[in-house]
Amino acid sequence: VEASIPEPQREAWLKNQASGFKGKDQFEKEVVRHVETTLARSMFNCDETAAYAATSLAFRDRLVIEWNRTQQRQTFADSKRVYYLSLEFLMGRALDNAMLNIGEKEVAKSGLSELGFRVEDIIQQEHDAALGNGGLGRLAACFLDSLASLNFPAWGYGLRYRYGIFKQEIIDGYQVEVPDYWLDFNPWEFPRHDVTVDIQFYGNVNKTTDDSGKVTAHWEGGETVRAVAYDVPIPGYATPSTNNLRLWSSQAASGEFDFQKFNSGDYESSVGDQQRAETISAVLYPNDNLDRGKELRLKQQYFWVAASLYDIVRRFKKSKRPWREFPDQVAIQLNDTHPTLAIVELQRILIDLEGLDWDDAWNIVQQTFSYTNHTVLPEALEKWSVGLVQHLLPRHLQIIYDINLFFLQMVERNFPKDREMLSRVSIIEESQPKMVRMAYLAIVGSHKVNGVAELHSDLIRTTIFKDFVTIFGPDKFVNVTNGITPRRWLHQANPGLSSLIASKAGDPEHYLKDLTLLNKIELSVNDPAFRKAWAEVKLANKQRLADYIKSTTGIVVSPKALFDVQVKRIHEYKRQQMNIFGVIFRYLKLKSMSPEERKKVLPRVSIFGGKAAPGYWMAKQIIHLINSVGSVVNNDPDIGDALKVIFLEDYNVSKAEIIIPASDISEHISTAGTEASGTSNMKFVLNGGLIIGTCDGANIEITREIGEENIFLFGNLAEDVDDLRHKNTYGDHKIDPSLDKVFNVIQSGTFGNAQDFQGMVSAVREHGDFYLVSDDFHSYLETQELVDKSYADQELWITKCITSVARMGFFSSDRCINEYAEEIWNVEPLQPDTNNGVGKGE
Ligand code: RUG
Repeated sequence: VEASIPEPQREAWLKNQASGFKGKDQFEKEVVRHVETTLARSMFNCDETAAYAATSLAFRDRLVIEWNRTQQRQTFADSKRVYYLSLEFLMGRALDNAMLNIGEKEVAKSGLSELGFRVEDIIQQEHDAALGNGGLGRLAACFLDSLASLNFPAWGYGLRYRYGIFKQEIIDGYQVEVPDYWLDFNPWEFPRHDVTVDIQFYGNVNKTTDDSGKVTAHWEGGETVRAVAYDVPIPGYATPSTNNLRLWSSQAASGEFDFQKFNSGDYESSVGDQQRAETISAVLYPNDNLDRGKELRLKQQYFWVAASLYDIVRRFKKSKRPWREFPDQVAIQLNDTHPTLAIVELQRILIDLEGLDWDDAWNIVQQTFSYTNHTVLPEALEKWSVGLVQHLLPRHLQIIYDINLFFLQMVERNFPKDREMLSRVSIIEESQPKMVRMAYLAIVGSHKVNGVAELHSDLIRTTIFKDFVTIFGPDKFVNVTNGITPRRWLHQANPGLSSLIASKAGDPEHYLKDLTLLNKIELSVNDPAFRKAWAEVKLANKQRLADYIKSTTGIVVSPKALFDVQVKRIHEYKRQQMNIFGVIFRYLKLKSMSPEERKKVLPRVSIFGGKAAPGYWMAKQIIHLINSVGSVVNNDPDIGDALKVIFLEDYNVSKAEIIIPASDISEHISTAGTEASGTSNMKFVLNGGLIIGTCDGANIEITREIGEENIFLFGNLAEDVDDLRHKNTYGDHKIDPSLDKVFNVIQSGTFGNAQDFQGMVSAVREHGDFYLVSDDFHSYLETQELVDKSYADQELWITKCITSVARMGFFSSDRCINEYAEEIWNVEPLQPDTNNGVGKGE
């Protein structure tokens, strides 16, 4: 490519290469240039919004240059790439992350200060990119950070929702959903109007036979929608490698709108096609761990995977390699079952469009894909009705049936004695209506399947996917315990702690890339100066949160109190209801004390945050109860500072960055066996907070790493859950006496209309207590008492915190990505200094 450009022109290009700012003076110059030219403002009307815009544009210019070079380098090297397909990327803010990853935050700080701004205020101007619900989407974002930081050639593919997860407002104690229109000003995306793919829906299939007798299927007719690419640069930390996140936006394939209809006066329907097409990428479905089976959701899934695969295949075809080399060049990770149609789509491309034999094509497909399972909850395991798939994607349904037929034939051959196995493992569930089981399709079409924490991976091997382990052998099923990026979740969120750690573990550029270096701080666990500084950092973080609580709720909390935090999606299995029942129990206990006794009690602030899916009635009741308890407790003059209950509205990534570093104890208290991994548990411990939790998900591995003396575990074990549920439904279900007391108080109307909370109470008392709240309540309360006692001994508490942080190195998403690369993708990093960046881009 380089050789094809004539020498003089090449020289002119190279001489004028863009470089972006270097140093403070150039940074300021770039900011002022963007204010004056890009934004058409001046020093007289540059407010913080404009300063944010100009700063972002200056940083974006820097990013783009490395981004182009990285893409050129990757094209030139022509090595294997990873494609991470995720319907959710919960990115949060980009500017602070770009400053830190590029290593220019100090430059920005002093430059902005000279121009009259505080960098912290400018960062706050950015709207979160909230294209996800919770842990699954945030994991995808952490993975992108690690992939770039470790120099892996990797692209993310997702949807560019016009509305991300809704904004939550709390009005009179109830959740109210408000649309999140985040695209007003988004300097971090690049529309690629030249990169489009037309995606087909509906229609019918015709088959033709050629002279040799070969049958080819043709998918014809139907409706076409255009996918337009929007690219987002993903900077690696302390490396020039900058990867690409490609998000697809939908628009009408026929252009703006129907002129014929418009001209004939049919104004309304003239824009109908356009609006219908745009609807596909309009909103993120707000469900976490819940499958709803809506047609638009299936449309979103196909639209996104078809556009992404077209793109991946187009890139591969440029290399002119034979098809059998496709899996040597391409690894596609399916983040949950949402992109499973990609398996069918690739098979379709290979057999219908490229003319490969079924078996050759299927081999390629299986070697290319791998699938991550994130849940064992039955309500979250995706199924689509056969009728809906037939209607929307007629050719895909035929291919699914063929995949199933060949698979079941193989099962029958290998397990002739187990006839029932066929119906158990069939991709088609013979129910009314018939359903396509997406997880089974994902397993059959992939070469590896992974769970996200050890317990979870064991559970999927022994329960929901047991038969598949028998069929394919145990090696197909692996565990990759989740991780988090220490760049955002330590260095960015908690700069005070990060620099204190750096004073012992070496400079951030080292320890943030090899998080096991954290173990060096354990040597200083008894160093008085280090311990003092540690306590000061925590207090400052708590003060920062206390200020935030005051400014958003008006409630004053003391940073000296124990901060007890539970922030995550509201879900019965995560058991925020158990937490608030525990808070009520504490309140009753305080009320029964004399004022003198109460003064001796360690004050506690119970902090909650999280969104409920709009249609999840019970989760909304939980939010309402928390707020109702808060308004009683916080206004009770007997209680004062001894207990405060706070619900922080609209929990999101940027709020997590303020809340997590301020926690003393955080709650990860799901019913054992229900939380696949959890990742906020890792974030809290990494930020010097302890956790109270059940033996579930990654809590177990956290315990193994940090030592059981440093974590507050309680409750029944996963292996006992089935028996307990059986006993609760069919046997003698005795409610824990303390919980009974709490229920009686709720029902007496102390926290408002008892009827409002009846569902939560009767779920435990009358409906079998599926989440085992009563079974675990006693042990929960006892363990909370232990927390109080331990916190009272501050010296021991600080020792626990320092020791825990020192031992958290395992939970870096870098470790996690290296495991995927080695065990699943078979892909190598591409070091940025391996060539001079010659190539054509993309
Ligand atoms: O609920 C799980 C979390 O336990 C896990 O940490 C996270 C990332 O692996 O994924 C969450 N998840 C699972 N979100 N949606 C699902 C099911 O679709």
